[in-house]
Amino acid sequence: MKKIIFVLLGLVVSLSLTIPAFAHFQMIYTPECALEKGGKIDLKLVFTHPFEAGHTMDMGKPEQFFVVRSRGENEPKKTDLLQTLKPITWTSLTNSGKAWETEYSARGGDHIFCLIPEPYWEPADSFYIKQNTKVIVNVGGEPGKWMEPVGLPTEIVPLSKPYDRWTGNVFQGVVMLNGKPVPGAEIEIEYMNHKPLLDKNAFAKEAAVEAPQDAFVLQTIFADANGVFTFGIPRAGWWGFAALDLDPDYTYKDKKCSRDAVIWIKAVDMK
Ligand SMILES: [Cu+2]
Repeated sequence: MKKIIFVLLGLVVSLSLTIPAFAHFQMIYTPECALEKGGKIDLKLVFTHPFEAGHTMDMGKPEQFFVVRSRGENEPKKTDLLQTLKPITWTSLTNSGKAWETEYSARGGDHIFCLIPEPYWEPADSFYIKQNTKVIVNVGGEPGKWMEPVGLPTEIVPLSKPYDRWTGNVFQGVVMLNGKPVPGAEIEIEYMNHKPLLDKNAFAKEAAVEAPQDAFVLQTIFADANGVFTFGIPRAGWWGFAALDLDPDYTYKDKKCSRDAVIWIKAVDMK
């Protein structure tokens, strides 16, 4: 009996080691998405596994990093932030990886931060991954054009205001490729389960929740025939949504490149 248990345990261990490195998540992290007042905010660009604070991949120099600011009905204004990025090393629970940071002076209205990263070569999968990522920060409650596409090649466009979600609300978005909805898109969802420590450029060791089984680390949903997805938010904090491989024939340097779209939202408890 004991022997059988050991064999089974060995099998479990070896299986968990051979699981492909899925659930890579591009983060644009800032502590708050709904600020009362304007001021300097920190932004960290990290390519990692947020639920487990797991393996952090080395990011190359991003192709683009910019913000689109809008206020009321005013025409949105785009500002390039690429030259403001400084390299950092981000430490996860298992390793360290190359990442980027900047500081930005946020003012009233919506700020849509957008990252187009350099494609990342994933040796475990033998393809490139390119996760175009958005996060929306509002100052003062004055809405802008958070609901409008920015025009990224792959993009999740929110149908719910991304910075006014209570815990228990749903979040809805449309998955887009080149401005057109992607019917049936597959979306992976992760909770930011370890607090990012801004001064240490690291994840906190303590986890907020424990996954009862591996399936819960990374949740999966699909968009409907109109490219629309819906997710009920079970807990306060940051949630990442990654729509995967939206352009299956896309290649980079003659290799397959998974073109993904990521958005982060933060929910708040009613209390
Ligand atoms: Cu991964």
